[in-house]
Amino acid sequence: MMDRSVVIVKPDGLQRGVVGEIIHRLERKGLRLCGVKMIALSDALLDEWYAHHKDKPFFPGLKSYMKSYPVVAMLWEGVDGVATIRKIIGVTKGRDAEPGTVRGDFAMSQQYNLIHASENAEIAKREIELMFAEDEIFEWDKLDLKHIYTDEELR
Ligand code: FUP
Repeated sequence: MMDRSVVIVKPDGLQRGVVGEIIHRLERKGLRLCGVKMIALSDALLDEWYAHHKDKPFFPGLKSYMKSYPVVAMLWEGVDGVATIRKIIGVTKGRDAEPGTVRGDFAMSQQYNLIHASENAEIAKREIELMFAEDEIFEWDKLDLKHIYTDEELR
């Protein structure tokens, strides 16, 4: 089933110059870009976004890091898109992440790990509502889908 993941190139990703690299990896995989914008994250958004981390000792540092520079927020879609993109980004701590993943190839830190992607379909739904207005989400015919998936996979 097609699903959508919110991908964020975090402040360190912007500074490290990997915005294009990340878009390139997701694009060439066959995923469909449904939305993209640069945004300065607010306290209110971050409190909701990371609500499950709000009592953790790293939360204040995580929040100030996420506010230190703008981020690039994107919406990507594919069959099992959420799970596929989690594989592409790698595990949270950069130095543990498998080579070949975004974090595995470009990150060393647990906090400065370049990229966010929705963890599962339920969280993705919440993140899409938090991050994108309706008119920032685009439906467009990706004409090569029939070469990326079989008819059954697209059903
Ligand atoms: P992930 O889903 O891989 O982005 O990771 P989590 O949702 O577990 O954590 C969100 C962010 O909090 C991570 F990207 C980095 C930061 N974090 C820390 O800084 N320290 C920790 O111990 C755990 C997470």
